[in-house]
Amino acid sequence: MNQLSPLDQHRKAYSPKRPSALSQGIERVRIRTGEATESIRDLDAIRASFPKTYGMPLLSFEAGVSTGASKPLRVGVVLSGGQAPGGHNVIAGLFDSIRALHAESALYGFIGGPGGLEKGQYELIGSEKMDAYRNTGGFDIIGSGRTKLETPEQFDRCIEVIRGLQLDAVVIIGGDDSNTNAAILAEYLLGKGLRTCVVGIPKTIDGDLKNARIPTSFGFDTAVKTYSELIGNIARDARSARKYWHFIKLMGRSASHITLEAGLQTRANVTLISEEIEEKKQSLDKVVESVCHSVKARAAQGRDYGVVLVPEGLVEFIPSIKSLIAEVNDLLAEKEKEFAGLPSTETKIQTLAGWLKPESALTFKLLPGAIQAQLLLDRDPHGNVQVSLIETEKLLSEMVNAKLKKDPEYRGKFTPQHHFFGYEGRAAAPSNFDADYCYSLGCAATVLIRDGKTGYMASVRNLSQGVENWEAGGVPITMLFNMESRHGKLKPVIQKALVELKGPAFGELAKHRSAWEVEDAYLYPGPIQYFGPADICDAITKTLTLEKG
Ligand code: FBP
Repeated sequence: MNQLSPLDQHRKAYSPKRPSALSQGIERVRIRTGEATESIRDLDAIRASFPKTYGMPLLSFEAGVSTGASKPLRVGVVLSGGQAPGGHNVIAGLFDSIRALHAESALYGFIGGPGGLEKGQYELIGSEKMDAYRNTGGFDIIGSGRTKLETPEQFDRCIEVIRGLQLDAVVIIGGDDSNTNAAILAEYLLGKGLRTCVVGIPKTIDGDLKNARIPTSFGFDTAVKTYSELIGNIARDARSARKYWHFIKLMGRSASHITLEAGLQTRANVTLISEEIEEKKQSLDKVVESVCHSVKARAAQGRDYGVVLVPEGLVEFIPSIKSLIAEVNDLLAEKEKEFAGLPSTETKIQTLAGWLKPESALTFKLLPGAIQAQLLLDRDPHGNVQVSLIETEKLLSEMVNAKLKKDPEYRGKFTPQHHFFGYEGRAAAPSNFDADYCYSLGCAATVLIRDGKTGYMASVRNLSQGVENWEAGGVPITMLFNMESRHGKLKPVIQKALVELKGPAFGELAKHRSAWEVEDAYLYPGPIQYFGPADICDAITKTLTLEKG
């Protein structure tokens, strides 16, 4: 463990706020059982895949009288996927609350993500270690990983580890794919007659794991505030120097929530939203045209500078590129060995171009060579293209430049700069919101485990109403499921929550963007504040405010 910075030392003493139902003693929390649930679609197929956990009721927590002495709990915890600020506080909430139930409760951290659970690599988390990580960013307390647990053999190996440690529960802190696997593991364990609970925690900076009962995933708040600070700084630099157009790609491999929130927080000149581009079936050329529109309008006012926000997953939403990627994914899965044996990137590009259907082959041909090569890079373990490796910001600025050069009316000077913000925010020290939210999620998980609830995701909602009024509970994970094609096969998975074009957050952008694309309407949000007035330190995102949390 590194030495603590002065900020970390102060933050170590921060005591996360909790909803009132969770702050009067975990043993006093009473679970109220709500309505039975259905998955969002494909009900029959999901019911058939989850005969034991489908349709379970919603659960909400309220303060009650003590339920009496509890037995010690033995809990394992896994951090899965990309870092998100606040992960350490989920673990702190779990740690404190299982020990509050019984002093001999034990928390085992599986090392390096789901792979640690499969291989039985773990460590018993003690007070000293836990204290060193309270309210800190990153996932380094036990590390994370992207191993996909899906085969019966993998689950059987997990069962051996679970049996060996006599675990009452496994808590999986992850995004949509990891929580999908949590639900599958819960069903599998029940099928094998094991009473070990599996509880999921909604994590991802991308903000795309949410539904009516889960207002946001943790980490989104801190990450997007970090990016907005940087974007604001860049906008101010652009306005001062008056010579660069900044193309800023922002993480969010499918949904554009981060870009939308950053656009609202900084009032960048152009905020591209992938979901809108897909809905309007815009071609790449049309997207380029929309950026040129702002560049030209600003140049006409003597402003040869500006800021364009580009969502990381953009290319997957442009219909022609989306079908190209889907075809490439299937081909790479089908002809994996043959493809891997090809000697060079050049040969791979040529061979693939020959395999593609004519329409996709044409789209592929029109892309710059660097982007063609980036489309062929390894998929992640869930079969997704690694969009963080595709330089969409450069693709766009090159195409904008080419278009402007051909425009006889354009007399401005276009000099682009490129940025990609993702890793800068994923391991930042959690904002007060994420520190409080995560700690509460950890405590909520303990209540579910205490009462033997499996296949649930811990939930805390009503987030726009002040922490004491937050409402904690549990949401059956199958409620978020639908059937989707993965590696060419239909599988039950959690549906990603994309930006809703009829929702209030996008509505706010749509209302103002024609003014923002021409004027210098920038806002400079500045760094996250941890000490000071509550309206700054505890501020929630614009998305949550507009969606009412
Ligand atoms: P999760 O879905 O695991 O939360 O991760 C999301 C993300 O941060 C994306 O925004 C990004 O595309 C991806 O991780 C990058 O992952 P890696 O750490 O493998 O580079």
